[in-house]
Amino acid sequence: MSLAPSILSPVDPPADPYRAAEEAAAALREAAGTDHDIALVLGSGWGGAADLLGETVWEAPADTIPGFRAPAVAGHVGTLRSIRVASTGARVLVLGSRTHFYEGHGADAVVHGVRTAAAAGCRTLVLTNGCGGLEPSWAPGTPVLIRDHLNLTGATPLRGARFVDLTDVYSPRLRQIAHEVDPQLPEGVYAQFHGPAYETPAEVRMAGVLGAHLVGMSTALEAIAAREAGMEVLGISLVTNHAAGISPQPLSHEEVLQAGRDAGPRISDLLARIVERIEVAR
Ligand code: 8IG
Repeated sequence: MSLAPSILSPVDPPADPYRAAEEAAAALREAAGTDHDIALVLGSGWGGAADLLGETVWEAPADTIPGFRAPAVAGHVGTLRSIRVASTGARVLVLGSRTHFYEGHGADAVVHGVRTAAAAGCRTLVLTNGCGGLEPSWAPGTPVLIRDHLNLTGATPLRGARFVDLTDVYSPRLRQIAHEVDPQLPEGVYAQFHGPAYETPAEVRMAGVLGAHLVGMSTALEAIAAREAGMEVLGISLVTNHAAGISPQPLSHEEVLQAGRDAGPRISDLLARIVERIEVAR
């Protein structure tokens, strides 16, 4: 019997997203020949960072592992990589593409990579993104450590009575390590909007009133799923543009990509130096 689509269930969630993640982790283990310690999600502008981390020991298109989708956004890298960090021996699973909430596949699809990483042994998750900045002094190309978030999507990856504590979503310990690498690194609160439209100036002012310094279309849902799975989370944004209304210029995706390209080498180096300092229990 097939069920008619229902307006009460606009997306068809998989029967058990945790089981789907276990299956993906098994496929990943088989393909990569190893489990992992640290998962690294590369957002807009962060694509080059993986190359500095260490030796790539395995690489494949993301959609060769169950539940992963080919990337929907131009400018995003769509591969999964396994890298060994020379200094610590940590095995880093690099998720080179994301499924964004605005693609309409639901929150489970958005966090599948994070849940798979958790099922593949990762106890640490590093989330990166490109975003708009509310702080006028943050020029495009400024990296900002995420201190906390506002989930403004109206959605959650959690189902049922899962009362996950989100007091320290973004690990104070990992933020401390980031600050040891760059004491000047600013911190901010990231607001995840649904997208895919950028915000109106009024929405950016709203986010500011609510305490946000950064606006974007990712990260918060993934961080929630990671905390549910008990992972320690580090979040770093690249401000690729002033949020709408902060500067007189309108936003363009091409400008966003260019800011990412320009900042690439600098933020790749920053990220590599942070990940190299994350000790993993082996
Ligand atoms: I890159 O200004 C990037 N992603 N919501 N707003 C939102 N997402 C973004 C922005 C932005 N820049």
